Amino acid sequence: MNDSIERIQNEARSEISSAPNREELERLRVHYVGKKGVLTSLLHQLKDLPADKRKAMGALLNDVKTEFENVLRLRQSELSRKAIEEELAKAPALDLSLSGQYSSAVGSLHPVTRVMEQFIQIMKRIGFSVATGPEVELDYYNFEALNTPEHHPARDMQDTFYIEPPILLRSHTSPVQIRTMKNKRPPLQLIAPGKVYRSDYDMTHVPMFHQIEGLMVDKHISFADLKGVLHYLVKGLFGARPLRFRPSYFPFTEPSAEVDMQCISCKGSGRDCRICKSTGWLEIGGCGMVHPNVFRAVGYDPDEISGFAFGMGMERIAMLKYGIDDIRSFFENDLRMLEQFSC
Ligand code: FA5
Repeated sequence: MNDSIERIQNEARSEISSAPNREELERLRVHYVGKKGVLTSLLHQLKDLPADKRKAMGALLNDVKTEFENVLRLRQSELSRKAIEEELAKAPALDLSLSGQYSSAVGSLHPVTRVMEQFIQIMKRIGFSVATGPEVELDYYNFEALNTPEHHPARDMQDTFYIEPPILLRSHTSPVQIRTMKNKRPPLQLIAPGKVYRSDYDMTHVPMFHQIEGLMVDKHISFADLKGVLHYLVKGLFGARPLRFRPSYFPFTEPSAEVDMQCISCKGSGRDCRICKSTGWLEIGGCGMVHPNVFRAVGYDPDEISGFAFGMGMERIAMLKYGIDDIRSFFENDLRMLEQFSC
């Protein structure tokens, strides 16, 4: 039996490794290792052998079967590769430089992201660096340290979402002022972009929106510095335009002001202007000189240093820049609207 196994092995190796195609290979598989194949019939004959030879012969036949299966697999992959190469040789040359039949839609930056990036670039040019803070904030940073203690009526101006007091979703980017000042000494010159949350919903207010905070702290910083920086910023965003600083109130700045920009549509005339509601002015954010109590809360001496801060809503800036009158359209993901800003 040993001799015939060796003969079968030699034959099988040579036939399988030179099988010309997949059909012939399949025939050889059935012939050698199939259910009624040569090896199976040899395995059936094991029962006729004396017990002392049966075990060794069984092991040998199983090894041979494994070898055949390996050789078959190897030839199978050689033939597949050969078939692909032949197919490729037949096909006309592939010109990868030809444009495709179907073009896929190209995405673009959201108009609010675009405005934020532009804002950040402008401010970086005059030495402001970017600081960030958490969106899930503590009451202390969002209100308390910003001179807005519990029960202060100004808290009503920014009704936010409480997770579990004192944890809340920040209602403005001003807490980044506190976090940064607690960690660094003046001079400071930073902007803090990010998402903020309020319990609001109408044509000009949404529950989640974006703000950018500005903060500059050093010796002898004055309101004139604030005006200079905001003029530079507005010039970069909209082109040079007159600004108006209207007295206002924020607990964390004193004095405080709303910044109004001359209307980009009616150029300040106010005549029948839907954009500025015929006032000639458009509000673009809040600002002021940092309140001494805020400096005290972070361990700065208000007699030694001074500073200004401002905060602007990015959706508001984008609405003005692109002539959009319903803030909610930024969040509806309507491609007919968003595609107008792709380039
Ligand atoms: C503030 O949030 C102050 N932290 C700004 C500030 C910073 C003042 C530093 C002084 C010093 P106010 O609540 O006005 O201020 O919000 C600023 C801007 O955010 C508004 O001018 C408006 O453009 C935008 N805004 C406010 N609420 C919403 C809202 N619900 N949806 C969209 N934009 C909003």
